[in-house]
Amino acid sequence: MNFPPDFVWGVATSAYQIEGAATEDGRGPSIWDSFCRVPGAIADASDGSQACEHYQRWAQDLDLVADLGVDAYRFSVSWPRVRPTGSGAWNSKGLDFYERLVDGLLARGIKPYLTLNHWDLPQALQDQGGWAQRDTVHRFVEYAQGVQALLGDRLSSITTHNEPWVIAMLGHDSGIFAPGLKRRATAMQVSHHLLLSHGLALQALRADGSRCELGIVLNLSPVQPASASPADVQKASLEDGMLLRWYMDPLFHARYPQDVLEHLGADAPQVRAGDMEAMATPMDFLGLNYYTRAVVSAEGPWDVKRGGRELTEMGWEVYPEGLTQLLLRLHQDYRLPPMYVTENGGAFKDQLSQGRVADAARTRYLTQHIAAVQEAMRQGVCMAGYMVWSLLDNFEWASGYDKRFGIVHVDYDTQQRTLKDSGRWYRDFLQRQRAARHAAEAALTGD
Ligand code: GBH
Repeated sequence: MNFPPDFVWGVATSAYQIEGAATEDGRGPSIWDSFCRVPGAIADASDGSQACEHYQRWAQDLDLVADLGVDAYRFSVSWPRVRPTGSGAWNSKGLDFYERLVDGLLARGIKPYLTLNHWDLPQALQDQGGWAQRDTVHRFVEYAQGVQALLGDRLSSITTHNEPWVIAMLGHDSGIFAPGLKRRATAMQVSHHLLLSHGLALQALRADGSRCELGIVLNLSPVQPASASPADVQKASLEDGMLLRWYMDPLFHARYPQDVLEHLGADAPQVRAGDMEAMATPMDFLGLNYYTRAVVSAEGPWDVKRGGRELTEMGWEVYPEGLTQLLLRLHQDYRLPPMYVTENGGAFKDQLSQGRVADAARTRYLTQHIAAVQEAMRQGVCMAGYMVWSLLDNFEWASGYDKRFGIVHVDYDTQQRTLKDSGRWYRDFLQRQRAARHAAEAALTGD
């Protein structure tokens, strides 16, 4: 496989899933700390209070990142660690941690890709209404400005939000994620505030002289009908509206999709003058997290076809061609900045035995999806990079620690890290990419 020389290869994590140290050095509580205490919310009744102890073990973890030979590391900042109540005083010890982390990346020659909101809203802001409350938009803009003021000169990239659909729908409609609310109208107002805060943050960061690439990360999938029946086809089109067009249309066309607005009726969000224009503030990149396709039928909720296809431990179908389909469709329907796959990976049955994890299924998954990205590029889609989810096994939200996405195994008793076979494969793959890169450069300069 040949990728352009400036293509960015990376690995990704998020704060709540790996850091632990939930009460250390003045960190405030987040909505995930609270949600984990709700009986039955987390499959194994666990939480992120210790997780991978990355807060203490960050230097060793960055050595692992460096050993992989990636160009970039995508991580998130815990908002309540740097500003414990989301408004008011900043926490210098929390800020120091991210400064150490970013400097540690630069010292190892790795580009820092920072995400501001990977779901861990300060609980104090939730107590005032959270993302359903318009004030939170302004608190987020302040947060973005504060982080950029400290780290902006050393960052390659800033992502405002990770997966606004998940925050809105899983957090406020189905309630399976924090803050665990179940009201459609609230969910849609939340999505509006997330998109608005994204646009306003971009404007504020640029006004402050940003030198980082600025963008957002969406979780998108092709949404396909379970059958050719008109009811299934109609349902698929609506779900595509809810998942993809509800975010892509405002970001790139400054409007919400009409069919979804009509479907929502009274549950549609309240929009003030100027909001739509703010949301469509131009971006430097669009990040996509891709795991599987969605197959929907008129009767049921989302369902995956089990027709002989391999499923991951999450029950998600392995469907790499869906990534090519998705990228081509976005390329066709929108005028896009360069795109990244900011997350891609799978949970598989991993067995650590004699210092080795033979996770051939994960290697196959990654190989097939990287090939799917390449196929989209061959057909003209502009891609800037690809990042594996995840560096480490970690706290997989409502699934707890039982589901492992890492290319590095974590023993939660000893906190020992072991590079899985998939991690070795990724390292070797990146080395071959670099060799090809150097050969091409040598050919260009004629030596
Ligand atoms: C990402 O979310 C997160 O950014 C990351 O933190 C997480 O660890 C990782 O993926 C693995 O889960 O669930 O029935 O609606 C991905 C969330 C996964 C949500 C696929 C939508 C579709 C099937 N998305 N999911 S369903």
